[in-house]
Amino acid sequence: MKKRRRIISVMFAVVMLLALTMCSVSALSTYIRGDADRSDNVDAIDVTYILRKLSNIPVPNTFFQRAADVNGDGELEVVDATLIQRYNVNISNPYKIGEIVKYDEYELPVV
Ligand SMILES: [Ca+2]
Ligand SMILES: [Ca+2]
Repeated sequence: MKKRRRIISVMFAVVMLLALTMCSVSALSTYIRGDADRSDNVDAIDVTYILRKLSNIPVPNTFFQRAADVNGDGELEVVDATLIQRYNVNISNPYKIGEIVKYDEYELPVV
């Protein structure tokens, strides 16, 4: 009887550990910095989306502001579009545009 309890408690601990691991893995998502339209690359369309958004022109619902805010200041600005343009012509990339960023999908998105 004691042995059975011990086996059950070990199995329970393993199941809880697995559930915890799976939850923490599924909470993480990724995006490409600068990929405002979520097309998996950074190009002129991302710049267009940002400029449209700044001009209050509707953008498709694939627009992802977190990826568009390439300087990471929490604001969508013309400088974000300019930084992507500079990246696209290989002038400079101080904000690691085009690199994969991991984030917790339970964080509130920047809208
Ligand atoms: Ca894109
Ligand atoms: Ca910004």
